[in-house]
Amino acid sequence: MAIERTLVLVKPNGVERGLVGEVTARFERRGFVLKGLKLLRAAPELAEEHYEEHREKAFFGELVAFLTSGPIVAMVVEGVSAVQVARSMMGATDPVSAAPGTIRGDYALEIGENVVHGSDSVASAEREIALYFSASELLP
Ligand SMILES: Nc1nc2c(ncn2[C@@H]2O[C@H](COP(=O)(O)OP(=O)(O)O)[C@@H](O)[C@H]2O)c(=O)[nH]1
Ligand SMILES: [Mg+2]
Repeated sequence: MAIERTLVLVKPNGVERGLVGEVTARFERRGFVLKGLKLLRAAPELAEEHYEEHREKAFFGELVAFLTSGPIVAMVVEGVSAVQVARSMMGATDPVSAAPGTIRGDYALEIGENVVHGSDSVASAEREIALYFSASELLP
């Protein structure tokens, strides 16, 4: 029963399509507590740092261009096994394979526009939360 924090992003297409409330509500209803929440426009440097593990991938340029193409919502959610549970609520990276009932499985079809991001480990979550939030922007 480890209490964890994870970073959730609603990507630009999710904000554009009016899915911020829907995504946020799913995490709240599941029992997670919001510890940070903001609307922002990610600078290219932030997006590149966030996705640095993918720097050598063919889709890296497209990925950074997409994440910076419009406002995003960043949130920190806290609760039991938050990293793993948030990922399972989002579904597979490729929405074509994402189960119905997951966010990607309900709201996306294209891998490059899969509506949400979730940290993939506790270490990634700590790193990513620090990229998007200063300590004073997070509740204790
Ligand atoms: N265009 C494109 N985007 C991809 C591809 N693979 C991954 N992505 C995007 O890059 C993001 C990061 O990839 P990854 O960390 O593997 O997936 P995630 O952790 O499930 O978001 C994904 O959410 C996708 O939006 C791909 O083959 N093509
Ligand atoms: Mg990832």
